[in-house]
Amino acid sequence: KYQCALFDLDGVLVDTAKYHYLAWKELADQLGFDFTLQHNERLKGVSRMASLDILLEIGQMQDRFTEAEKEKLASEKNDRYVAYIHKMDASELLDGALELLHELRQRGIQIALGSASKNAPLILDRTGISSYFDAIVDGNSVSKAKPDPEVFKLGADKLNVPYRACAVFEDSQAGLEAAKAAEMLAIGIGEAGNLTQADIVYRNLKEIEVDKYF
Ligand code: B16
Ligand code: MG
Repeated sequence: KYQCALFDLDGVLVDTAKYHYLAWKELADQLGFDFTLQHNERLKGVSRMASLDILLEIGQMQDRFTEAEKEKLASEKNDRYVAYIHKMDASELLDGALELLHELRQRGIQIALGSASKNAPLILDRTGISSYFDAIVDGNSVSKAKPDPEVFKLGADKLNVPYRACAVFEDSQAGLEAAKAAEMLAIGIGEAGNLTQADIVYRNLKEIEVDKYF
C-alpha cells in the first residue's frame, strides 16, 4: 500500500485550464491572431514561458520578440490569469477532490502537491484546500519541467517517504511520465485513450478506490 499521495493541480483538483485559456486568448487577440480551445490543449501542464513559446509559434510570431519582451508578454498574461483565479472558490474543485483529500487525511496518508504552476499557493488558498497539504512543490521550487521527475521526487523528499511508496494523480502525459520515471504509481485522471503512460486511469477523483491503494 502507498504512504503518500502526490497531486497535480490543474486538471486534477481544479479546472484552471479555462482561465489559462481566456488569459492566453486575450494576449493572442492583442497580437492579432486566433487562439482556439484545441490549441489550448497543447499548453496543459507546460510551464508559463514554454506555453508562451507555443502560443507565439501558433501565431507564427516566434522570432518577433526579444527575451525581455517575452517576459513582459508572459507577465501580462499572468496578471490577467491571476485576476481570474482571485475570483475562484471551493465550488470550482473538481468532482471528488475534497472528499478524496479528506479521506486520505483521515487515514493518515501524507499529501503533497506537484504542480508546474507558480500560482499554486494562491489557487489552494482560494479553493480552501491549503491545509490538506503536508508539502507543496510548484513552479516556484522546481527547475526541470515534467516529464522530468524532479517535481514529484522533491515532494516525496519533503515528506521523507520512499519514491516507491508514492501514488501520483495526474491529467497529463508528461506528468504521468514523470511519475513513472520516479518509480511511483501513476494514476491518470481523464480519458484512458489519451493517457497511455498511466498505470491505471479513472475518469475523475470520485472513482478512486481508496482501499485498493492506501
Ligand atoms: P503558471 P499543473 C500547469 O499546472 C498548467 O497545466 C499549465 O497550463 C500552466 O502553464 C502551468 O501550470 C504554469 O502555470 O503560469 O500559473 O505558473 O497542471 O502542473 O498543475
Ligand atoms: Mg495538470
